[in-house]
Amino acid sequence: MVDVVGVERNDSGNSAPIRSDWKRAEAEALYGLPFADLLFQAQSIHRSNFDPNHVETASLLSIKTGGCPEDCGYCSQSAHYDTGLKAARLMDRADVVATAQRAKDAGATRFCMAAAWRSPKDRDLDQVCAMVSAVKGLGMETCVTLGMLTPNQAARLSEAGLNFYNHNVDTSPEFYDKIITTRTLQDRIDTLAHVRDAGIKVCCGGIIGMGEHIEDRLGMLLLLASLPSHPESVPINLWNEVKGVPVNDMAERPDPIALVRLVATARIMMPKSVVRLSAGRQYMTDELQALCFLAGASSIFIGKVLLTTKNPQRDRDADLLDRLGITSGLAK
Ligand code: SAM
Ligand code: DTB
Ligand code: SF4
Repeated sequence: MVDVVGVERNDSGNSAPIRSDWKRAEAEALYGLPFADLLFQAQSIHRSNFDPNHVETASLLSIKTGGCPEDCGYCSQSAHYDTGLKAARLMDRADVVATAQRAKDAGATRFCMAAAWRSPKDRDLDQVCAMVSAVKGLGMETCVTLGMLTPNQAARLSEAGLNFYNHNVDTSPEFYDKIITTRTLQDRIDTLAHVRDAGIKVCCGGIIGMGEHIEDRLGMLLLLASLPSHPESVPINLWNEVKGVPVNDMAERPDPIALVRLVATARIMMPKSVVRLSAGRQYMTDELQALCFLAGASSIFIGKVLLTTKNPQRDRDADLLDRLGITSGLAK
């Protein structure tokens, strides 16, 4: 059976098949549904694939900060812009592991280590592999984001036991060139293929609020949903304001309802992917976050900083999830 917006249903009613052939008209039709119909469909698909009353808690650490040769127009860490950020070398493994332990004690189940590199040097990768194995040894899921990888580098991370690699497409193919010029979208897609081939799960999403149009946001979802396999995890970042970067001149905070619609559309198009409400929660009300969870977001970053920008305080998150009856690593 196929409903009005082309979402196939199986005999059990709500569990949609995985599709990589979404058409723009279908994505637009979903996004434009009456709000209650969109949320009902998204929540129905969500609860047939996930526990609707659980949210995953991940923690982020910048293991190498600033001085990045890439020119991503949104980023505090690019060496192309004067953002006032203090650069720092690759952290010691012991410090990383101690931070991961504290994150675990504070309720995080996944630990994501990020480095401001275009691509890692092999000797740096040795260090990161050792960090991955050590953090895994604490009983946490591991994720790293290190820029572009060769197939061999991806294989080495896989051998070290890495669970997820984060590498975002960031925006639509049409808007991409307005944001980044030092690497192509195809470069990014190539790295995603190396990660996938190495048997590592893919975390791939993007940013909204950089001055793109709704068509671009849907273009980004269409791009993600047409990858050879859907990313296991899809971070939706709201641009966190950074002084001194070009995106400042174009940025526009999205209408909150538009954000909920986008989360719901992502949930329907990629039914088995975890949609993570990532950067920008500091700007969101409790009610907006609750609607995003209802629309199918089921993962957040916890801790008062992300990499270089702010995130809500732990107590505020714990209180919100408690009031919503949502279980998580933050449960009191
Ligand atoms: N250098 C690596 C890379 O670009 O893949 C890893 C780190 S980078 C900070 C990871 C992602 O964070 C970016 O792809 C982007 O989507 C997101 N990001 C960076 N700065 C942001 C900001 N100010 N607001 C929201 N998201 C941001
Ligand atoms: C992702 O999509 N969001 C996270 C994670 N992947 C690495 C990073 C958000 C960074 C926000 C800007 C900052 O704090 O510097
Ligand atoms: Fe470098 Fe990543 Fe920031 Fe781009 S997003 S400037 S690659 S750290």
